Amino acid sequence: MSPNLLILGGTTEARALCQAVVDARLHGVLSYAGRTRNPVDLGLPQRVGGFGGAAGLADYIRAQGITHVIDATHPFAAQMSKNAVIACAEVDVPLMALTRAPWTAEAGDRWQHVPDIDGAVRALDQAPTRVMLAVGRMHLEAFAVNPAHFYLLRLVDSPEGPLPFPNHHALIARGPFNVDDDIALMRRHDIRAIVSKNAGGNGAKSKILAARALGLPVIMIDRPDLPQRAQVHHVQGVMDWLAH
Ligand code: 3Y8
Ligand code: NAP
Repeated sequence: MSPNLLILGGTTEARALCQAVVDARLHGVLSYAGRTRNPVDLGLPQRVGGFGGAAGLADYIRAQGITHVIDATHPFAAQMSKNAVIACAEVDVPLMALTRAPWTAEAGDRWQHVPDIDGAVRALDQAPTRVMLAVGRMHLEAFAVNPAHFYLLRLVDSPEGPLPFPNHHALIARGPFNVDDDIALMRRHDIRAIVSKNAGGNGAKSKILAARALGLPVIMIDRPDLPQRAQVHHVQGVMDWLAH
């Protein structure tokens, strides 16, 4: 039976995988959570929205006759990854994760590791400063407890309502981003500190390289724990796995 893939997407790696799947004339569907208004069309049939927990995902896999699941979600999409492990075990369908290694600090980096978003909020419990908050829209509320800072926000979509910060500038931009632009951006707004998830990969790395170039401190949010599962760091690893 020819493969019928389910790709859990939303990352640069998922984009590259979709290209390889289309080139190989394989059948599959790309799945988005629906976090952004206009997710990029990557040339595969796509579906948008939650499945309804691990049980809903298992039902979807059965109903669609999915033969392989590739979890190419972001390393912070821990719930989706946990559901994929549970659902694939229940339906006995093979699962492969396409992930990217975490960034590690290099010479010149001034990182303060925090375990999660709340840890980043606590790290900002300091005298008013100017912070680039590049953690997306979903966790902004948590940072509102420190209203005295100036926040430079980078969001994929323009916010529906008012943002919970009296002193901010919101940039609407979809990555991947580049270092020179991020250096200029940080200079333009006199940024003194950056808050970042340890996303890994290249699409979000420019702000880390810009912080290094400018000697700015980074509050680095470490990744959540993910379940044990087979994983590769490159698209070719997925294609080889599918070939067998
Ligand atoms: C909806 C799909 C591609 C994939 C691009 C990558 C790179 C650019 C960098 C910064 C950090 C952040 C955020 C980010 C990046 C890539 C990749 C990545 C970070 C899209 C996308 C979806 C999302 C969801 C979005 C979250 C938010 C996180 C913004 C599409 C563009 C901060 C993560 O405004 C919102 O509601 C944004 C929500 C989840 C994190 C959050 O918690 O708020 N990603 N990002 C996916 C879905 O619906 O299933 O719209 O086309 C994908 C990408 N975002 O096509 O090349 O691979 O990581 N995305 C982080 O890493 O810190 C921006 O500004 O420097
Ligand atoms: P999450 O917290 O792990 O997932 C929460 C719920 O959202 C899941 O249980 C599932 O709902 C639904 N969901 C998540 N990803 C989905 C997908 N690809 N297709 C269908 N449903 C999905 O996930 P998240 O952190 O909100 O991330 C959501 C999406 O944004 C993912 O595709 C991820 O790759 C992308 N993204 C996230 C980040 C980030 O920083 N979190 C960064 C870049 C891209 P049900 O339980 O109802 O199935």
